[in-house]
Amino acid sequence: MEEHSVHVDANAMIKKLKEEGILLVWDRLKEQEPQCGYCSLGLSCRNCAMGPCRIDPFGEGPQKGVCGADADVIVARNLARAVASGAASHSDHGRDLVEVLARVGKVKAYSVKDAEKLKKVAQEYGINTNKSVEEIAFELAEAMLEDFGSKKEKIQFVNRAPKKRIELWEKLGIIPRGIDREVVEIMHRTHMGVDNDPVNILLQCLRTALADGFGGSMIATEVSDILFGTPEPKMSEINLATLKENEVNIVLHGHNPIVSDAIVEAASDEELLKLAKEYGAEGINLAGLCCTGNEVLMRKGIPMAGNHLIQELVIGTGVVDVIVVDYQCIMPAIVDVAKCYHTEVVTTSPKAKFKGAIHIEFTPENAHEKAKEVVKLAIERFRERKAELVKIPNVKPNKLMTGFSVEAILKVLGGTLQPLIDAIKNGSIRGVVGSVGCNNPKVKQDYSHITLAKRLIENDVLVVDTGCAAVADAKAGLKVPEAAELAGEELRKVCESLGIPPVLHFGSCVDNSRILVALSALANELGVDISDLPAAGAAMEWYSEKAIAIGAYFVASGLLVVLGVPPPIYGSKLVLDVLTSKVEELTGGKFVVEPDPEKAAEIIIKHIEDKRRKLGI
Ligand code: SF4
Ligand code: WCC
Ligand code: FE2
Repeated sequence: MEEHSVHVDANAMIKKLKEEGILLVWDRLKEQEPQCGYCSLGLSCRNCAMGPCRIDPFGEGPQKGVCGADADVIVARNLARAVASGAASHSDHGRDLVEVLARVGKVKAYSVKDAEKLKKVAQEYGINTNKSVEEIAFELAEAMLEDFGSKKEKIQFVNRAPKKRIELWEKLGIIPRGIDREVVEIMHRTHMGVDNDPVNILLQCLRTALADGFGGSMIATEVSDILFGTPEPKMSEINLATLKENEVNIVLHGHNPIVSDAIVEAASDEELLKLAKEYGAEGINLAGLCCTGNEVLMRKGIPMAGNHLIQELVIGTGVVDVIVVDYQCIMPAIVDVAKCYHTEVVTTSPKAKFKGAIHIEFTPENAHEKAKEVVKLAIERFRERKAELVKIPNVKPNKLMTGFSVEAILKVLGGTLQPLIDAIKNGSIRGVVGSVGCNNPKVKQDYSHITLAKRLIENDVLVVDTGCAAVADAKAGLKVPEAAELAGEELRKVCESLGIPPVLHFGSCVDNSRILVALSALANELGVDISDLPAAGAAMEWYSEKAIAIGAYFVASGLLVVLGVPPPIYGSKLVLDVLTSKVEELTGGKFVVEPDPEKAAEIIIKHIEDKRRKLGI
């Protein structure tokens, strides 16, 4: 059988779980195959009770739904609903953070860790910062909540984009007005008998995606930095061997740093440590998964167990005492896997309960106590481990350097972007690529992320990565300063002189907003638009609706975006043509679908060289 992952630790665990008779994501994928062809092409619609309807892709059967909607309308509407869901997920996560920001000073568990950033962002919102930190935090939270509403003409952070870009969005009528508003408008427009012009629907997709990138996601990033500290470069470790056999292990899974931060604090509580030792553990160990892992890795250097497709496997080590989750990308399957071990799955958000899990609800007010409760539960579960099921893969944890916020990069560069601009201009850095997104069981785990990153750095292209792509690259050893050796000669020199890796960890998926901020700043310094930059994006192993929203705001911002997994748009020639070609005339960006990472690298490098030529550099 072909191995499902490129990693030794993952394959060892898959083998172990298979032997124990546990069904995994790859088995369930197999059971689903062949997957529905209509759905894969985007040609099925169940938006109303006259349906469900399907359009025959071969032109022999029905070409219209019961209401008369054709393939183009159905495909565009389905894509739009995915963008709405993705934008809503990032943004509702952002809103939860804003609600904590509003309570600073009133709750024990949270405070402002980066007052300088608080003031800077408050000033952007036109708030007078001549007052207490708590007052500024409250006013900023109120102002940000207005970005979610429908009374504004433009979300505040849109102003961070280059002037030319904003003018272009105005001309196209896609300036996002309110985060919730754009999502609601998609749900409205895709109801039967509303927007039946596929191009008009696609434009609303771009607007909603921008409400995510320059709205909900950017708010999530900035407020997380304010509350938990703006990341700075630091070393940490990654892979399944970050779990410790002799310690209580708590795995932090999900997205929002609100819960995970409180647990990190509780895990160093003296009394709890004492209790753990009484129960025979040497300590309390934390390890992250997916984006919540990225959040605590970036800011606190908490080790990372793995990315999306590791979530079932991590439990299979038999040493995870509690896996605590909030929301997003948490497979319901982990509850089933946990039942085969002593592991408890703890849910924390009223928005995300799982059948079979223990629910310990966190609020900003009770986070302190609840976090201790979770840690205590883990200590108690430690005693219930089944020795015969314990097996941590026999590998060493990989090292990585993390913590590259835009602020940290500026510091590394000595306070200005000029050294980076000089390096791009003289060609020692040919361009910059954001590698983002998930794992998908349809792709050999991490293969495409890692192959793409390697080819790009070999060709002197600096890679910045987020989310599960970032975890993939780190596991492959691309995020240590010594990885400069794997880069082309010119990029290697730049990395060595700065002491940084050629692949920079920008954070979680909402932190793709950091890429928007960095590219906007670069474009502004150069006096050009984002679409003029030798830059691109890639989501080689994406699975999530959130990744579609990210891809769409990158394209709206003027970037070429390579998708390694085909999106469900092939049922409409028109939609496919707009997104992979015509949109370039509008925004300067476009999607390319290319599952082969070697070819994806070639496409991106050619794109970067074209942009350089046009810039005359
Ligand atoms: Fe069918 Fe139209 Fe209803 Fe969709 S909206 S299910 S195409 S009748
Ligand atoms: Ni973000 Fe994709 Fe990972 Fe989930 S955690 S799997 S959206 S990249
Ligand atoms: Fe179907």
